Amino acid sequence: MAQFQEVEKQSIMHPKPPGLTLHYGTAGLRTNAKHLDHAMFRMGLLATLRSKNTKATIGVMVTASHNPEEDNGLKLIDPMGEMMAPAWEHYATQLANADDLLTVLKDIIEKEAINMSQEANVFVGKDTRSSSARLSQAVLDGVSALDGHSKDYGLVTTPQLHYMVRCQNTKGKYGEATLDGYYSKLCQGVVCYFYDQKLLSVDGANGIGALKVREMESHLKKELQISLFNDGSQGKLNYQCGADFVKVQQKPPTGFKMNPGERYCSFDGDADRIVYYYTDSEGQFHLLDGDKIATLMSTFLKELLEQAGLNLKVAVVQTAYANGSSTHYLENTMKVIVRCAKTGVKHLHHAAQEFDVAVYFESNGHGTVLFSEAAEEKICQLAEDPNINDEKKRAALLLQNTINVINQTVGDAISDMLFIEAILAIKGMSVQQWDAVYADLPNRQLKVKVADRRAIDTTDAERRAVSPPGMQDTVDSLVNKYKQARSFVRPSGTEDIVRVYAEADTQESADALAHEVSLAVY
Ligand code: 16G
Ligand code: ZN
Repeated sequence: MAQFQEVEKQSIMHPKPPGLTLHYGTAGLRTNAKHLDHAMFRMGLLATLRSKNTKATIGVMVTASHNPEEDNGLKLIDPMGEMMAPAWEHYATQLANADDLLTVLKDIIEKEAINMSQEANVFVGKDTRSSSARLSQAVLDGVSALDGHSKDYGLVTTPQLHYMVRCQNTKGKYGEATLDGYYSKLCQGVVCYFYDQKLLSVDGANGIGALKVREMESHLKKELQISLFNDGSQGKLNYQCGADFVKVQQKPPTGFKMNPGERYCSFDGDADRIVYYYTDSEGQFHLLDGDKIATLMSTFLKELLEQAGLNLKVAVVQTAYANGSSTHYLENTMKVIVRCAKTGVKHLHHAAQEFDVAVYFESNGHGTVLFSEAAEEKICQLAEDPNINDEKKRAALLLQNTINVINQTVGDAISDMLFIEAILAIKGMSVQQWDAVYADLPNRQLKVKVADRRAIDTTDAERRAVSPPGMQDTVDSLVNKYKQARSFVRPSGTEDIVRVYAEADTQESADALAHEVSLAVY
């Protein structure tokens, strides 16, 4: 077939380096940008097949998120704007590593019974890395080699591309598939609440998020004052800054002076994660991570649903890393349903889809809110009902605005930031008051290098180890020595290490427990 001849011809221009093996994992493909050209071309082919297979537009985002500037990577986006179905991740790995490209390609076509005459559409976006332009061109080459249509959105955040894909496939029901459509949808619902909001400082991680916050400013009509730092004009992407740095180091971006009491937030390199922080009058640093964000959002939504008299259940989906205090507060004080999912956004997203209204967040700041279709309908109906009292009306309108500001496809730093700012404004709440809702339990994370991390197998959303035999019993007996203690061990999905997490009533105990558990890992 002519199509395959074209693939063969083009693939010579995108040769696979010998001996290189890539893995399409929880965060897509990711490695040093030097080694990625062939993989990008091939993922262009795969996205085209996926588009023919689903008869819908597929997205390809070129980014390596919070990794250093030298790295790059890619994530594929399915029709509703969610991450690509796990069954296809396997094809992505196979295709990226194939020595005989055509055989693997034809194999996928046969297995999935893909009609090659079906039209294909692929949306492509990229972050600000110096390698992203060339690599996204390789993706576009792959799409055209299989006769697919592509639309190049150029520089966008990861969640913006997820949004575009969903808009396109829902024929405008979700919004307009343009950047203007994105900013209008997000801002229209919340801008009216920002009348007396104090300055918010945003660390753009020297990446795409900084560019996009600037682009959005005109839509905010100066109602929310944003001071942008690490905007890419001087510093290096993700270097000593950004959400991952702040969360892991538990300190502000290097070289940045904070004013006590003011509130700050950091995005990661592709703006799908956010964390907040401030320093108190003693200069002590306070981090408000994904757990605190999930608590703020779910509390706000639960209160509104009650005021609106809507019988919709609110759930929070966390991972094993969620601080025990947050889980305790949500279950016992807020009385919301709490679920624990395996690490990785797709697992949280999937678990959240089972509820009317579900807030999901990883502690690292990746998260969003999902509303079921039925929940959205009930909220919209109520908002338009002329026979309800003022309190109900207000609550219904606030809920409707929340649906607009939230990017339901994936965690989105810009959307989360606007929603958090709106909640603080509506509740007249300071960042300190938000922080004081519950106190985090002291905790410690350690990395342990082992011979074979895959020897550790976990269950119960990674909270318990089933192998090697006896290890969990040892962890349990260590945990029993401490107060309010919890600990678990899991193999990392992104590095060749095992991660140990421990929390307890004091920092000394958490540190000691983490250390003892790491010695028990073999
Ligand atoms: C990936 C995941 C992130 C998770 C991290 C855990 C996505 C888009 N990213 O970066 O959510 O927290 O892996 O890494 O799902 P680990 O397995 O090395 O602990
Ligand atoms: Zn990211």
